[in-house]
Amino acid sequence: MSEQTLVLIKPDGVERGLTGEVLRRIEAKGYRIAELTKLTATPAQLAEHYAEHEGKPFFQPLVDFMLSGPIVAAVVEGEGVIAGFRSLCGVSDPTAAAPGTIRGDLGRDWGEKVQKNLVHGSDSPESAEREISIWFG
Ligand code: IDP
Ligand code: MG
Repeated sequence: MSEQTLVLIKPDGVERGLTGEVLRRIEAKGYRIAELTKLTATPAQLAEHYAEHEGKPFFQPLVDFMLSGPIVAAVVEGEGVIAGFRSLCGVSDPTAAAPGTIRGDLGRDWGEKVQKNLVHGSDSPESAEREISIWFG
């Protein structure tokens, strides 16, 4: 089986009608969408998903943001997809994210305590395995 990563389209992406655009970029790159679902996250899922950020000043704003509306979760697969999707995303800060990336082309700073940056992608094989089990059991 080729590599898999966990992608989330965050509430800002869904609310702004960018689900199709994000999925289009994933498919246009050549990756395969193996699983896809729209859901409302629970506090327990988010505590687990963002455990590494607990205690940071943006942690509670991040959790509140992720609870603010529906999200889309996907398992995306292909050789090198973990690094490849991070590259498609661009860096976390949408102001700094390069044009051509999802965050660089479609995101901006809205002056809030959390950066609303449209998407999440796993950062390592260990994170991918852990995160896929959070969102897809
Ligand atoms: P990543 O999503 O690019 O992997 P992480 O460092 O894992 O970035 O942070 C998780 C999420 O928390 C980011 O995507 C962003 O929404 C938010 N975030 C990260 N750092 C900051 C910050 O310094 N201020 C506000 N929000 C942040
Ligand atoms: Mg991260």
